[in-house]
Parts: sequence; structure tokens; C-alpha cells
Amino acid sequence: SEQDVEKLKGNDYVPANEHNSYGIAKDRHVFVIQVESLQGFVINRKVNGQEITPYLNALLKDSTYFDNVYQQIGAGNTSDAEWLMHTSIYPEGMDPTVNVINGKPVPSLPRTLQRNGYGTATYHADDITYWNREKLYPALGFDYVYTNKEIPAEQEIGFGPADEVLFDFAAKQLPIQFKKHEKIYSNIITLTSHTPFEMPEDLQYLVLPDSYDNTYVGNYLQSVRYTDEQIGVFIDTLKEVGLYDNSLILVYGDHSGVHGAPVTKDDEAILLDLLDHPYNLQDRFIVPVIFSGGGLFSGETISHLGGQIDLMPTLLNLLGIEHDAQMIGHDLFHYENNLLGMRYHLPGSSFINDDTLYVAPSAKLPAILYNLETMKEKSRTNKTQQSIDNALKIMQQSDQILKSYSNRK
Ligand code: GP9
Repeated sequence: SEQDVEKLKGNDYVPANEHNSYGIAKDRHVFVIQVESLQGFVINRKVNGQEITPYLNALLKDSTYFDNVYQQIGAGNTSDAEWLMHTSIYPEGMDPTVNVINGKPVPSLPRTLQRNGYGTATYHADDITYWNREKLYPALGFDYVYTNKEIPAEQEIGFGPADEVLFDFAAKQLPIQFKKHEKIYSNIITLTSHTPFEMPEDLQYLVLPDSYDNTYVGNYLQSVRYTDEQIGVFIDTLKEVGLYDNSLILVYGDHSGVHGAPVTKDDEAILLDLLDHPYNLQDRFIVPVIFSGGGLFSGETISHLGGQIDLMPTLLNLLGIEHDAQMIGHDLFHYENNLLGMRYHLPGSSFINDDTLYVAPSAKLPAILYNLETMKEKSRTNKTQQSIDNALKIMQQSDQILKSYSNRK
């Protein structure tokens, strides 16, 4: 039951008056922007004297920024992040979740918003068959689905039209949506900052040292800088048309772009230069989470430990809306502590809690325990063993729910 999950996580509830967030965005329009490969380490960071994400950094002044939230995707990468956002149930892990649910309707954020008077639309500029989104989107129940069939095939970079084409299209849909719905939910999945991050010369806005030329990380920074600007342009559009002050906006990263060990020694040196420490698992797995919207937030940074599983409950808390099914995640405003099961990008039964990152044993390597603050190895205690057991139970509970969805008639 829900209570069991709470008990397993051993969470401490932060009283509501400390972060007065319940229902503060009631009846507002909702814009969720899931950003391809956006990692936490680029936020508020400079390279060669220039901000990597100047537009998001400026947005933070009007936002609450959660800077300690981990990616939790499985083999379905971007589509698993969409799953986590829209169900607050763990992804399957070794298979893309969409392949397990097989298109059957599931309790979801779009359905809950529809019951509360919202029209719901999702936008992604790739072919809908990538990650079987032709099954994922009906399962999640969006009213409107816009992919590369509708979004103009202009300024193609990598997999499809550049993010500015996507955002421009989404902005142009707004008046059409408002003809049919009083309140709208727009879910926008960006694409341009996808590996290998090779941007046309004229869209490389950062002036980087020569040593960054043609490196994986150098290219990554350029593509993130480009997408950051397109998010800024879209938010400016919301301001211009008078929607910003009546909207709740969530921007977050789907998963890492710089995976595992950097590709070359040059990349390693660049990361060391940028971060002042060797690139570690926290740098790799933390995704930025930014809640914004006119007049709602005052630039606070909250470091409660969280995962993508917490995005939906946090959003619904701000809207003051109840979901009609169990969510595994938490409202990030109100839970200081957390126990996050990890799988796929770390071996199954790995977890993160407030002081530990536990990497479960794999076929090749024994288990490793890290002190989460120092990222130095530490030894196993009874308490750790309890957390390992609890993390496994939480994931099993979530899997039961997933299974019940896939067995639905
Ligand atoms: C594919 C795009 C990228 O449509 O969303 O997916 P990824 O390769 O990052 O999982």
C-alpha cells in the first residue's frame, strides 16, 4: 500500500508552512519542458567566462530550483523519462517501459489533468515510431499528439527539426488549443541537444578555448547552450502573450549526455577544468528540475534528494490536484529525505539515499558504496543493508503496479 512505501522510504515530512506550495498554482496552465541530455552541472556554470545556460539561469530568479534530483530512466531512455513524468511509476528497467505496457491505458498525469478541465498536448519533433511513442501516447492519454508529421521539417539538426522550430510550432498551437479548452497542458520534449551534439557553425554560441574544438564535451556544451536559448525564447513568448503570469512551468533534464567515462583524455581534462573535480556519478546522474511561472517562486534552491519519479507528485501538489492512483514518488517541496531505487544505468537494486550511493554488484564488478557527499568509497553497515532491502521492496511494489497495467483488459 501507499503507507508501506512511505514506511520503507523512512521519509521525514517537512511541514507545509516551511514550503508553502500546495495549490499555489491552482487552475494555471501547465507547460512541461523535458530537455534532451540536460545535466545539472551546466546550470549556473561558466566556461571561458560565459554562462552555459544563461536563459535558464535567468529563469531561476523566478523559480524554485531543485538541484539534487537524479535521473531514473531504464532502457527506454528519453521515453522512460516521459513515463516517469507522467505516471510516477518506475520504468521497467531492462526494456523500454512502453514495450511492457503495450499501449494499454494507464492512470496518468494527462488523464488526471483532463478530469480537472485541461486540454492536454504533447510535442516532439522526431518520428512517432521512435521509442514506440505511437503506443506510449495513447497509453498516457494525451488529447493531441504532435510529432514530425505536424512539426515542419525545417532546420534539421540530428534527428529532426531544430528546437526553435519545435517551440515555434508549440507556440502557434496555443490559440488553437484555447479555442477548445479553458486550461491547457503542453508537454514539450526537445531534441536538438542529442548526442553527438554536432551543431552547425552559426548556432555555436559559446566561444570556447581551442582545446574544446571537436571534443565530445565541447560539442555537448554548444548544443546545450543552443537549446537553453530556445527555451528562453519560448518563455519570452509566453510572457509576450500574457500567459506566463497564469502558468506553471516545469523544466527538467531527461538523462545524461556525457555518459560514463568521457570519450577521450581531452574530454576528461575539459570536465576537470569545468568542475574542479574528476567527473563522477553524481555529475552524471543529477538532472536540473526548475519549477517556474509568474509570481509563484522567489529564486529558492532546494536540495532535497529526489528522482524523476517525484516530478508528477510535485507538479500536482502545486496545482492542488489529487491523482486517482498510486504514485511512487514524493512531493519534492515536502520531503527532505528519500530513498531512490536505481536500475539499468546502475545495476538493479542500486539505490541512493541521503548519505549513500549504493552501486549493486554486476557480473563484472562487486558492489560499491559511496559516501554521497564526498563520493569516496565507504563500508557496509546494518543500516545500509536495511536500505538495500527497502529499495528492492519499493521497486518490487512499483513493478507490481506496472504489471497490473500491462495485464489490464
Ligand atoms: C528520440 C529522442 C531521443 O525520439 O527523443 O531519445 P534518446 O536517444 O535520448 O533516448
